[in-house]
Amino acid sequence: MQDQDIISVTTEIVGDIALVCVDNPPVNALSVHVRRGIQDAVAEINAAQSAKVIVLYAAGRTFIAGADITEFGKPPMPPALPDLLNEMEQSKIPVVCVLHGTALGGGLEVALASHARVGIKGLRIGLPEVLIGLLPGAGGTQRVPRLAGIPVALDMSLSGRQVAAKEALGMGLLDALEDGEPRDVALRAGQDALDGKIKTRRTDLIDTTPDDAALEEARKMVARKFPNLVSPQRCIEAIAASTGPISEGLKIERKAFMDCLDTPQRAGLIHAFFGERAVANIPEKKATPRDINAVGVIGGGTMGSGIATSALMSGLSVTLVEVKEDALERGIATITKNLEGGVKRGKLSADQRDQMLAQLTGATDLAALSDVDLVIEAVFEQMEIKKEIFTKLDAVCKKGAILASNTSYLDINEIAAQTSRPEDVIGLHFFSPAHIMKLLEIVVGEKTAPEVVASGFALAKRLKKIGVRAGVCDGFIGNRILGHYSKTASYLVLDGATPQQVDDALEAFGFAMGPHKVGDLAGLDIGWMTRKRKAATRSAEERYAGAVADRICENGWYGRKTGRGYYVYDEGDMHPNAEVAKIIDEERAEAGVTPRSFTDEEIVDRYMTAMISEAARVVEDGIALRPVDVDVVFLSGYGFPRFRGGPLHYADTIGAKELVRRIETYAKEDAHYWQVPEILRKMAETGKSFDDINKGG
Ligand code: 3H9
Repeated sequence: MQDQDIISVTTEIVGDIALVCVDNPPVNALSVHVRRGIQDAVAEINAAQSAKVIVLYAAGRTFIAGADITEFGKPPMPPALPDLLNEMEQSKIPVVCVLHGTALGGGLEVALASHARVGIKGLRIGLPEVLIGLLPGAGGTQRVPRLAGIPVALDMSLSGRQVAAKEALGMGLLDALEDGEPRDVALRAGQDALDGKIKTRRTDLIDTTPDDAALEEARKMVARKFPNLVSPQRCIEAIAASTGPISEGLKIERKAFMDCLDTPQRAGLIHAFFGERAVANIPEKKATPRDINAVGVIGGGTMGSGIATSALMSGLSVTLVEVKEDALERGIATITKNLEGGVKRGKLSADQRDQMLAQLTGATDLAALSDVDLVIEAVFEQMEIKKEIFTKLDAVCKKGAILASNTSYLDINEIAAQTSRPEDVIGLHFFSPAHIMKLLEIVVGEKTAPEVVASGFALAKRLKKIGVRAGVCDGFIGNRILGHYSKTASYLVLDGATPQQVDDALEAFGFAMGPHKVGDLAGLDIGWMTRKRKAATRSAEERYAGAVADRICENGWYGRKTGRGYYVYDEGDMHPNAEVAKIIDEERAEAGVTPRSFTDEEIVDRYMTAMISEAARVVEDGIALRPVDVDVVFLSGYGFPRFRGGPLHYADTIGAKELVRRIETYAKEDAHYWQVPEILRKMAETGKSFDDINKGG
């Protein structure tokens, strides 16, 4: 059957009311058959005069959640949504929309072009198009200002936030709020419209109140917050046009929408949207997760406290274990502070915070974990300490308890071998601050049982995080790739760029912070420790990347926490550390390097090529299931610019051939560091892309 032949819209006549129901699971997206179905239904009811009011509602868990995103980038299939909505707005028989669940994007636009809107309790509405590189393209930028004013249109369409039903009612975007099943509410709404209790009117006949000040403020905000993004600017341009005739405004909106549809940003953001869902597709997805209610966290440092906070915020009970009373008290104080932060940010009520704290118990003995369903060990990164802890856990934990380590690079198999139940052992790698960061790397050991892996994914969902499956290797997906490409930033500095130039170039590319600023923020001592740990195993052929950073650390400059690192931090002011420039000069002289200049483009190309190379090897080695898993790790854990879709989506925009050419060119300077991954060489030969591999190719 062709897409357009699917029947997903049905009409039921009840007295003078025509109930038109959209049924296109899972989220009633406006696929071509839905658009045709609505168009035909409205036209037929008008032609036959079979009712005095049309009520449009949806079956299933939600009203229409937007345009069908999978259709973007494919040849258009009529009717286009804007045309359909213009026709519907002109319907002689008034159309009332009944909304439940999440009425988003094109879904909300359907409602705006109707003649009245009734929400069902629990409804959330929104214009999230900007989050996928677009703008409301079916009248949203014209009809929201007419119904609710320019400031509301700017707020909703530039933030993409979901607005609760009560707020929407106050804004004037809903005419009534009801309780009940969609079909029942639809029948009542139809009767209310017939009885005049719900007023129907055409949105296109309302004038927008001009508000130049709000538009100007929004332009400034966008320039400051989203300098790299196209769609927010275009969105403001369309909203600004809403004070003129609607036919003109709709044309401006359509042009802006089509332009955005063509951008790589749109493709990158939609790749990110589907990628975040695709990573849940794991070989163990059919296994039944174990019940997790009580969690034990070992270690009350920043990481352990963050993990405990995250668990408490998801309604789990937590036992925090530290070796000594004072460390335990500090851990509990950090958790309390984290939850307090949630109250300050309006995420939690004071009552919720108190309930969560009531679920927290502290202990200084691992025996306290005898009855928990899951233990997450988050102590110092030393294999010997971890082994000792897992031996003890094996002795005290109940049968079936999941034993997890939050290690960021150590061998999970070696840790698991310490126990009599390696099938229960898994890596759960959180990112700091663990109660805020979205990523959870779920590291699967050789013997980890499928239901333990499935439990890791169920936990990620419960914690509102994105779980990504990773295999065992030094650093798993993210830190292994980071360990490789971060050397490029150091080589660029040794060879002639300044740390600030490298940071500026990468920030212009879209990273929130350049690598030297990130180093200063995270603490330069962390990398220093890692370099010392790896010194013994470093290959003699490897060009040492840590010379400058080591000397910075030797001065006691660990970055922000000591007021000095690559930059000097002085009461809110930040400027490059002049002493570091001297160190760089000395290290260049020591290594016999004659500094040369790099353009910003060269900096980005080298840095990204190094990242892509190691990412390709991570896929080749089976550490990541698919290229998209690497993308999601970088988007949700490493500040990679979302509009670029992740390192391997970005790699596809360059192409394997060009990447191989670049690596071979750079290899003339350093053949040890710059090696072409086999997978990339094959892709260059066959013309295959990472996206082909995502699709199973
Ligand atoms: C737009 O409307 C443009 C217009 O202004 C102009 C047009 C001319 N299309 O997230 P979930 C799939 S732009 C196709 O896991 P939840 C999703 O991939 C659009 N598929 O559920 C998943 O598939 P699978 C503006 C979609 O309950 C399944 O549905 N709208 C779409 O956690 C379930 O999704 C948006 O941007 C779609 N639009 O959350 C809304 N949406 O099961 C985007 C979802 O195979 N959607 N799918 O993995 C969302 O924000 C969430 O999906 C929603 C439900 C809140 C609705």
